[in-house]
Amino acid sequence: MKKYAYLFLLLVFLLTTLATTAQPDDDLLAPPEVVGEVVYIPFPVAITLDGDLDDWAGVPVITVERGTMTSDDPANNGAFSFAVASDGELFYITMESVDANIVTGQHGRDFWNEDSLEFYLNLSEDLAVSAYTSAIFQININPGDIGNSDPAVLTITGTNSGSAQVRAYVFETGDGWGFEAALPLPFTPEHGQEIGLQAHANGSVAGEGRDVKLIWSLADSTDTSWQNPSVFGRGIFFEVGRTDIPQPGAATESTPEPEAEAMAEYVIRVNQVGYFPWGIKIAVYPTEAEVDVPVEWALVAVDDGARVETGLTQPSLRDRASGDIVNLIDFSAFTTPGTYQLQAGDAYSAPFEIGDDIYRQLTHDALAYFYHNRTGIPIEAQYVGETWARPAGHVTDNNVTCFKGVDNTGREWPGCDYTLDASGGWYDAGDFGKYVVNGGISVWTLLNLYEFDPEAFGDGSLSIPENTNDVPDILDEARWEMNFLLGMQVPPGQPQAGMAHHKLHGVRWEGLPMLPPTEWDNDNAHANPAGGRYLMPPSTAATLNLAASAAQCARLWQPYDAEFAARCLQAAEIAWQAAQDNPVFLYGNIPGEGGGPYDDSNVQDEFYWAAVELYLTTGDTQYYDRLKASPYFQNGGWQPGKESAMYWGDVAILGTLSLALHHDTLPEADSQIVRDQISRIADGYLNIIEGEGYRVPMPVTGYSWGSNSGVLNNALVMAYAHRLTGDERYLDGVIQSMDYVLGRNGLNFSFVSGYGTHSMMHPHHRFWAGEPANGFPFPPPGVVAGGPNANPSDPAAQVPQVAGQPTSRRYIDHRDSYSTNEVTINWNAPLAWVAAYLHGNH
Ligand code: 9MR
Repeated sequence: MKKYAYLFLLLVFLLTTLATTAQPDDDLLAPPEVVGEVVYIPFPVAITLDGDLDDWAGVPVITVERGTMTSDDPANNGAFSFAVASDGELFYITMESVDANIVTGQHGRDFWNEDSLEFYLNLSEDLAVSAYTSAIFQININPGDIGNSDPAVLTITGTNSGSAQVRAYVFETGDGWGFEAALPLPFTPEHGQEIGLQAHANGSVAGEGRDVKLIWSLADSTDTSWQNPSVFGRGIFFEVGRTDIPQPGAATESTPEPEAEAMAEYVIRVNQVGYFPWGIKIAVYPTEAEVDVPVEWALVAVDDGARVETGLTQPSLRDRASGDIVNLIDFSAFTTPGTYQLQAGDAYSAPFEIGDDIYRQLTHDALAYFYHNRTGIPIEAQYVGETWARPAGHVTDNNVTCFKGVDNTGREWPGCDYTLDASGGWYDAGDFGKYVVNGGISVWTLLNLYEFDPEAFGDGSLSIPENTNDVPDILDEARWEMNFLLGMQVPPGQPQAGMAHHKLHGVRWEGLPMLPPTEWDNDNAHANPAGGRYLMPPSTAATLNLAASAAQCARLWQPYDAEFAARCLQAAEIAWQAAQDNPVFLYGNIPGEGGGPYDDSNVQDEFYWAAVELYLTTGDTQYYDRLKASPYFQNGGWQPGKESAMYWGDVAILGTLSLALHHDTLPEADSQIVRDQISRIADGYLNIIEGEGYRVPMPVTGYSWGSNSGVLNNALVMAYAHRLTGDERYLDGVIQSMDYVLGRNGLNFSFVSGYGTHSMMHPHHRFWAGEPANGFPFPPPGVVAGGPNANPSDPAAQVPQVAGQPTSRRYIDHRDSYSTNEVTINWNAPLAWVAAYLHGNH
């Protein structure tokens, strides 16, 4: 042993001596690369960003011919080269692709799918991290920008590329094309300082999709740099003139843990917030193997350790959605308020309350989400506290014109001759987009909460600027979005007058984190193809969303502001007519970048919903005839196979629920249909709950994007069934839905920020990005994450520890996971609704 240790030390000594005394090549400003592992970045080197590479003399050039897909034709994507340098402030990179036949502009903004060059930088302190954080960048530069004259105007794509401040010139070379780029470094480099570095070339030889992928870093053997920065190589800054050659250090590990691990100490899964004294109380105890023998459990008071109740678990079953073998603990019979834990053998649950007030604060916090996310108004500390205050965002939405140009399907949009005042409204989600289709269901949910219980959120009940104006605060909050929806209507005299623009957003996704900008260059003159924020084309779906919510608005504001109510009614009727005249404007995903698609190919549900709201407001029989003629009237807006009662693209049941509120004004036979259908649908959810190990009204097939909103919306329907029938089983169903969301689930995790022992902290949200030192707070309490997604589509979730799990565990509390951990208005709205319902129900 001793001998080997000695030999090893000798070897280390020899290697170190060799390394530190080797001289860089005389002509070069830095040592040559350690192939596929280390590139030395000489500094300071005076380089001018101008597309001319004369000032790069002496900077080592690295040539790459390897990758996961190589080319048979050396002249066509056979190789690429790159070089890197710094002047001490900027990082410079030049890349060139050998590319006789340049293929570009064939795949919209999916530039990675044709000829393009990519470089990757990990400028964070953690070079071992396996998911993107804000200081890690993927920059794709494409030959469509060849000849660009303004280095700041580029069609760059890639993770965080929007925030990297890259400038570049793209040019042709003798045998292909290349670029010279620069971006600011967030630090002043020192000799030996390391960053993560990667370079890729994408190539299309056959002229269709990508058939070549060349990769510099050897660690990236399967082309995963776009989602996993730990496979980058290293860049090491090398001070020009130095003779010692710094060696790469070992990276420090900080891979985020999947959520399932973090609660290992609390094995028994409970609603981590609590249970009502009077309500059903079920916990889930997962075990390693199926047990035939029931296990004894105890309810333990946290303050004195007293075992206040004991019982036996119910027989185990395998929960398909999580893969867990679960045993149920039913402690409903225990009704004494207090703080408790459950115990079974060595296993404990997280502590929780039994009490009447468990949802009082959540109800308000869930509604505060909307003020927090208002656009066009400063978010003031007096309402939200210093931590979450911020300046007004996108006040320039008051003057915005139509998108003009080619979308990602190649279709050309002409623009328009007007601008609209589309100010106000809430940001949709973690992004800065505002979308009429999603605004519609969200406004409906808040207004419906008001209509369901008009007393619940009176003036002074919410922490918002309008809380002394004699109008119920929930109406004030909804009006903020209603104003935006009204602002999206195409003016008279214009093509498609009366329709609503589908959405309003930029043409590229902004970086994260990012404070919502107060002023934004909307580019109404269409001078900058890579910038701007535009009205996207009108659609039938958006128009009917406007018709429905404006009709609801007219009905509810009548007693408070008759003028506003009249304005809403007029907009609703005009929109209804415009939708009849233009029933098949079905697109939504335009231009295909910079905003969510929200495309909806079936608008019959929107027609039904809008007809209902217009009928309830006007009493006009034309609307009644129309709604009765819809198949959605007969089936309540739900047919077997639908996992969620509603979502932004399927709004039929909203009509049925609104009718239910006014069922006593309908002919008796119709009233009966409405009530029967709601009970039938709710019965379906009760059945699903019985079959699910975690007692959730969501079948194993239902874990799609935003699955938590599916659970909450199904709960909302059960709440209606409870209200209409008085049957307590439906109330149990609502309680159980909330139990799932707040921790009794396959992840042992509360999806609502600030609620529960272990709860969501890192949402995909540009402002709540969790970097307090940089002015980006963690989320306020009461924000619900989208939740498990069977088909996650973001790099943070597309890792085996997440995507390889059973469906209800495909979730990660990571801010880059937009497909599992984004937060949005149409998910917080049912959270608020259900919390309010439960809170008001004792
Ligand atoms: O909620 C939307 C979900 O139903 C879609 O499957 C998904 C992909 O199109 O988009 C979701 O909505 C996002 C929107 O596109 C952009 N803003 C954030 C929304 C929530 O993730």
